[in-house]
Amino acid sequence: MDVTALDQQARKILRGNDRGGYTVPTDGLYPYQWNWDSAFAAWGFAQFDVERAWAELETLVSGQWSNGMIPHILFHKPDPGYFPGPDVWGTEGKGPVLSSGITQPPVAATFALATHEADPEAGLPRLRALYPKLRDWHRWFMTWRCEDGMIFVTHPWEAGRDNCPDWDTAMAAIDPVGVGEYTRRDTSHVDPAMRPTKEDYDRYIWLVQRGKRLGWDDAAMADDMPFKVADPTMTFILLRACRDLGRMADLLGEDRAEIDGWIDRLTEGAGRLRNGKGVFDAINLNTGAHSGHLSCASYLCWYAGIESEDMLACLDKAFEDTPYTIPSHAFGTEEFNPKRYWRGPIWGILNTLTGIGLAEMGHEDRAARLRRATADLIAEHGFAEYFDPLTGEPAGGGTFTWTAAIWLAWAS
Ligand code: 9WN
Repeated sequence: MDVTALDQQARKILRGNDRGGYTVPTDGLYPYQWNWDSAFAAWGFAQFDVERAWAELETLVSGQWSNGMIPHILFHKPDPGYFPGPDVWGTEGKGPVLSSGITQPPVAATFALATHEADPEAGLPRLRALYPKLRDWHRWFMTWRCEDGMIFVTHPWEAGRDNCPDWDTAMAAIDPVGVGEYTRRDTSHVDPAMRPTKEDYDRYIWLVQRGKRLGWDDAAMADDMPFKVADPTMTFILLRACRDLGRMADLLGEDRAEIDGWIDRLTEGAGRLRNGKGVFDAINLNTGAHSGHLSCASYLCWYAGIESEDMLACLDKAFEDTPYTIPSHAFGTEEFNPKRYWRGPIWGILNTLTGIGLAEMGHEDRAARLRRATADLIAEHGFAEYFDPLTGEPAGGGTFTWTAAIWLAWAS
């Protein structure tokens, strides 16, 4: 493996996807600033250009709504290559930048702290300016997306795991009546067999149309939610991000009592996501049923500081089940599909968060194994959006920002 050449390639991808203060996930397929992609980009930039890393995070929080929410997409410049664009979301006037009406996993606080660590002295004022915005965003989660300590999503895109089987029952309960005709753009960029189905998209767009009709008003939306699923991605990531926000508060001399309260609530909530088999999964809050699915999000427990012998056993089995690890949905299940997006393929960013958690909780061997496996995948198959766990083949978009970022910050 030629690490230097790969490092250079990764830096080139980040620079190439830079649109001036923000990075797109990949040219063509995703032409805007996505929330968690952008936070990973900042972490990648922090390895060689700290100033650019701060700019990424600052542009991200510049899209914050007055209710504290930081949207999942910021539409800085119109681009016909992506659907649904700003007109479909209809959020005009809700925030300072045209945006979507939902959020995404809050990894930003964690990567802001990492960016600060890259240059603590110069970074302190930048961290100080970001802190209240990140705190308000976390407060918004705790106010509008928290039930019994679990963070729920109101749209599959909110979790960042668009078509994973965890949503199947909640999606099936939606009748996308009146959704109308629309033209997808994603399937003109990549093979439709790697993307969500039309049935999925009808429901994605139907949910967006509903939000638009309700003016994206939190209280109005909270009444009778057609899609309300407690999610391990969001719950574990927010719990971790609150721990890091607390560290930030300590550094800045801010009071952290409110944050500690959130950490307690989320720790309790995370425990509720454990199903009868000891696996952390999603719960459809409209029915109370666990999904019963082992997914890449199940393994984020360590990242959130939660130990689990059952999950260690699942991980050991995952290492044996497929040549490449960790599939986004468990191998050997009915739903497993090695190419279709979040129903099987490996996502380097999830491996990264899991690896960080494992190492922190004392499972260094497993963390190193996962890191090596991820590095090999990238070295052999490129900086793809995701990878086939059976063959390692690259899938989805190429020259992907977050794959380059995790290479620089973690895998290499
Ligand atoms: C919808 C940008 C985003 C990621 C998500 C991933 C995918 C979008 C899409 O791409 O979602 O938000 O159109 O498929 O699922 O995690 O942030 O890379």
